[in-house]
Amino acid sequence: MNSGIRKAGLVALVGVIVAVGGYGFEKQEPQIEDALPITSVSSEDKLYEQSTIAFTSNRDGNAEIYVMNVDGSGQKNLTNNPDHDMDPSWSPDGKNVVFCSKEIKGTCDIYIMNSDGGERRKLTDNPSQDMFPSWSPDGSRIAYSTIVVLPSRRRNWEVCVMSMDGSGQKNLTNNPGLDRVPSWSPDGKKIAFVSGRDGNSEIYVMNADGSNQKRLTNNPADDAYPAWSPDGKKIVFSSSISRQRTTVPKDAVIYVMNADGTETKRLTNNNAGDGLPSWSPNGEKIVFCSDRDGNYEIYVMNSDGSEQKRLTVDPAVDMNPSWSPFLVSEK
Ligand SMILES: [Ca+2]
Ligand SMILES: [Ca+2]
Ligand SMILES: [Ca+2]
Ligand SMILES: [Ca+2]
Repeated sequence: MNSGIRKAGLVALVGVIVAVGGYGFEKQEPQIEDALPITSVSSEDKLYEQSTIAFTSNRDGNAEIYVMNVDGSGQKNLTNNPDHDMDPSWSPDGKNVVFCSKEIKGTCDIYIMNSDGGERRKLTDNPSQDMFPSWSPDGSRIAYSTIVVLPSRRRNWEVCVMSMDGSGQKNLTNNPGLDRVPSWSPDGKKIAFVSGRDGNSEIYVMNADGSNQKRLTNNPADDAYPAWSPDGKKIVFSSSISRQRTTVPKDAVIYVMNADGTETKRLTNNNAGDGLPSWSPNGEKIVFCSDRDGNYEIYVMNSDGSEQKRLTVDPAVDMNPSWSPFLVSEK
């Protein structure tokens, strides 16, 4: 690691901590906030006090799962091992995180751990790549993507589902296209996913049992990483026309559309790659990753695209943000 870059990152990180400290001070000395409706203040306060953001970073030498407060403070790692730990997604009660991990000489498998990083349990154990886990809203199942190698040696992605103990693994898509990145609707009845079955990546939706697979986007760009809004009315996703086979292509843009595929609106607009969006539990904000400042960092914006703010400042790759549900403290 270039020590100059590292130092610059640390100095900038200190800046973030100071800014966060300022936020806390302002809250103790309320001024403008006094004039806001009570509901608005309490909604924002709840977001800051009772939710957290998980993400992936390789700042310590290999990919680990991290968590931070929603203002970017308190960044700490939940995993600490030589494997590549990625793609965190929260259980609906916020007590567990499902993620994928690739051993140095192995393939990706799906794991669960407690939200403090304890009790790591392996759910899939096979020679295939299992990635992009998403927990069902009732807590009973986990959808994920797996690579199936066909007799022709062609690789085929499918969206699968399993119980939260890893049993009952079932292929939901059964299609020669590349089906991946499932996201449950908040009512648990549907799963949005990405498929390349019609020539380029589009967002699809299906019933949670795999029936009624339907295309929502239809354009020449690669549309990927759908995430359902907490009220079930919208789906945010990223889109790229460059055909780069990376997680967040340099031209990726974040869009939001109605859950039936109508009224697509652009949320990010710059010369960088913006992708991997995840909604806050109150639906008012979206966390995502972007390389607009030179390397991949985690950003947050209002759900209409306004007020885009950086949360991480580190020369490493910071990606895969996942906003937790509201966490109920047990006292
Ligand atoms: Ca690791
Ligand atoms: Ca497939
Ligand atoms: Ca497309
Ligand atoms: Ca970074």
